Amino acid sequence: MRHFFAALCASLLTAPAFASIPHDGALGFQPAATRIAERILFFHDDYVLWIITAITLLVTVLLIWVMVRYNRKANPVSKKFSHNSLIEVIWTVVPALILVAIAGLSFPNLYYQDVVPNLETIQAESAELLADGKSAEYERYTRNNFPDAAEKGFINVKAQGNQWNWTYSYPDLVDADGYALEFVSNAVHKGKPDDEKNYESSTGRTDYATKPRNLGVDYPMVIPAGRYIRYYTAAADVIHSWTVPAFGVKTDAVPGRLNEGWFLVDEPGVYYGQCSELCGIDHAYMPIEVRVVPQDQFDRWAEQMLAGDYEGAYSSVMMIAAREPSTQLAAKQ
Ligand SMILES: [Cu+2]
Repeated sequence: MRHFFAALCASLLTAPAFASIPHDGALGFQPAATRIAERILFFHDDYVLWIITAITLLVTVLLIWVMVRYNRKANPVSKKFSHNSLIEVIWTVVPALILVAIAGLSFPNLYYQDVVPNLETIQAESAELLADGKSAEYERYTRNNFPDAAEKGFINVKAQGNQWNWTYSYPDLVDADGYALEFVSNAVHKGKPDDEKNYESSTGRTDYATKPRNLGVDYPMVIPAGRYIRYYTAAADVIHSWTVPAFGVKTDAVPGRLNEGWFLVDEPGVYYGQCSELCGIDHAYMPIEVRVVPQDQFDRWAEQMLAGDYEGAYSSVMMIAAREPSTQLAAKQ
């Protein structure tokens, strides 16, 4: 265990990038890496949590009051009435208003994460705001929409759930024969005596200790930072769910159906997730590892993958170059 942490620290020191990983004893969400996750965190931490705290306190006070004031000793003869129109209107209307207040903030969030943005519209609308000199509106608009990234178009990735691993395909990256880049991402197993030996002999690598248990994979998904990613999920056998908490992304992978979503990560780094739909005996062992790297590093990785140099490509993304200054999301924080 101790040399695991030593190796983990060493790997974090050599790779100065951000790593999003659960910590022992931690509470709450992992830090947000996308605008989607930022909005979810705000909605939960700074909004619904206050409402539920107030409701819980109110109900606790009411319960205590009833127990003290109306117990048998304090109130031996109870009053005989069964209706009170005013209080009934209050306890119907107030909860309804609370639900409206919650819906008012959650529906835009749902819409934002669910609908893949139209990149041409983003470019046109942001250009229009700039041309009209509406800098405040532009500022607000570009908190949720990223015109610089929109200009570069989508990166498409498909994550297909299998019992029990993920197949990633990049339909836009094709080799000389016209085949799209596609590879299988397996968990790096930890727990059985032969696991380390099996990993090292099948891959020829020596980085077993740096792999977090039930999170690390042999071939991670790699995407460029600061780009719109459109992801598709489907499944080959049963329902899985492609989930990365730091991205605020969770989409069911259903056999015979193509689900889609989007996200944009500005901070290069390593992000972990797990299949989040009970899918069978090895459900716990189909983790998701996403390496977000600068564009040029992504291009080199893709080139090596397409050329069939999988180990070269793998080691090229183990070190993640530090982020370029003044990326969009970061500039706003
Ligand atoms: Cu699964």
